[in-house]
Amino acid sequence: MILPGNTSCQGCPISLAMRCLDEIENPVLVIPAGCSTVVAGLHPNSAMKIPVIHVPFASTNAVACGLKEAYKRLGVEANVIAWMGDGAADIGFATLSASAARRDDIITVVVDNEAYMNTGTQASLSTFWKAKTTTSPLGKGDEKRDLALIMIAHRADYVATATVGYVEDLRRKFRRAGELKGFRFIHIHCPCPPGWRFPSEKTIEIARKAVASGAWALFEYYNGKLRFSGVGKRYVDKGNRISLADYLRSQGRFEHLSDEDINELENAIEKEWEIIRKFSND
Ligand SMILES: Cc1ncc(C[n+]2csc(CCOP(=O)(O)OP(=O)(O)O)c2C)c(N)n1
Ligand code: SF4
Ligand SMILES: [Mg+2]
Repeated sequence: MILPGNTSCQGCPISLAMRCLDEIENPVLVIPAGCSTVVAGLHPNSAMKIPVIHVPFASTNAVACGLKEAYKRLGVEANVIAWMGDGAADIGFATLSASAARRDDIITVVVDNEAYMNTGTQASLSTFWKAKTTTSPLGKGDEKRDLALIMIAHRADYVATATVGYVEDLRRKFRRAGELKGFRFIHIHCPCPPGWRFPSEKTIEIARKAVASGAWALFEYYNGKLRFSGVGKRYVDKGNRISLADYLRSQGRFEHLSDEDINELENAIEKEWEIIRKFSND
């Protein structure tokens, strides 16, 4: 799906996630501005072996919806994918929400590197609480928004969280989304070496620490049921988790945190788990 020698940074989680797109039959990508645009390549070149349309932020899901309708009328099989960053999910939120409410027959993928990376690491609504970014130099003041739960509240047909740390699980979720119909949403945790300030060979390690510390939950929601998935099942039980400090201390964006800050973050994560557990059927 994606050629080697593309313009992503070393250790880029987005190019890794894009490599998994071969699990989906006849994919067509709709991409707003962001690192994904850069990875896909600059006209007249392209790193992608599949059709891509580049769109303004706020139109992403509307363009994807229109494209899918056009393919249907032409009798062409296509899995149209609105592929965006977390910042694009902020700026295009009204369009995304309307698309989910209409149950557009498309897949939406959010590659969440917890900031507006392509323009220099500005905080988004998905930025982790207390993380340093260029617009939150003392640490972000509010908690990360939970997009997956918001999509479940829209009664989406399929919602999954995934991570580049567990590619087989991510591939399985792409496959399942590609086989289903209706509004499908996949939220992928994407640790970014330059933006989060860790060495580029540690992307997978950091991604796995996020899951093991409970900072990123892995689940799937379909047929009205939420189930924990893959290795994520193990970390529903707090007793199996590594310390949150282990995850946070391996990243420069958290270098300023005190032990008290980490305690506060731990409590916030526990509250988030309580909410997810209430949705769960496991
Ligand atoms: C309407 C509009 N506003 C601002 C920009 C500038 N811009 C380009 S990429 C980007 C950041 C996107 O962040 P995100 O969606 O999280 O993707 P990432 O780069 O992190 O993968 C911004 C603000 C733009 N291209 N268009
Ligand atoms: S800034 Fe991060 S997400 Fe963007 S291309 Fe580089 S590694 Fe990938
Ligand atoms: Mg981003």
